[in-house]
Amino acid sequence: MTYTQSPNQEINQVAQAFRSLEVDEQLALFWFVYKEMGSSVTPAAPGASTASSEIAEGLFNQVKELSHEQQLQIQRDLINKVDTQISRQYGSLSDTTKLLFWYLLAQGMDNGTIIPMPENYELSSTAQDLLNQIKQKEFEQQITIFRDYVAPMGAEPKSGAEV
Ligand code: 45D
Repeated sequence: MTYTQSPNQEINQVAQAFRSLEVDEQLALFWFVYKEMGSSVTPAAPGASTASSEIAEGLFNQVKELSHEQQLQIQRDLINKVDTQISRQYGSLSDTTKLLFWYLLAQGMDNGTIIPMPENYELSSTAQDLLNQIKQKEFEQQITIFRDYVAPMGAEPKSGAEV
């Protein structure tokens, strides 16, 4: 932590603050972030290589098949780094692919394949505060924040055939 270079320090603080929220609050904040960004992300999406898109989609398709309750549990488990099959697969992805996977989940929420946000959900003031901070950043900085945020989630991939 102490080795963080100054240009990114503020960015990492945002990712850190994000992580220090309760898990459900993190999911809710991430959702609102997606809602804010939605239109700016879409043009960036082709920046993902075909390979990483396919990997992200492969994992997403597994989640999509599950019940809403299980879908929510998987997302909580990823954030809590609970060791599950999905968490391990997630852990083996590149940071960009991880971000892409979350983006697919958010899109799934939009089109009804993934458990939606409860209606009238209100962010805590701390989360709202963070959302405002994120909104003020440049797009590039936002991406850095989200990469930093999603990178440590999931579980260590196990070596060999155990994955
Ligand atoms: O009942 O260069 C609660 C790439 C309450 C390409 C809940 C990119 C209880 C390469 C827990 C709230 C695309 C990667 C329920 C760039 C309750 C590239 C549920 C950019 C139901 C630049 C809450 C990618 C839930 C970017 C389920 C910018 C919440 C990606 C789920 C950004 C929230 C992705 C989710 C973002 C949020 C994804 C899934 C912002 C996802 C957000």
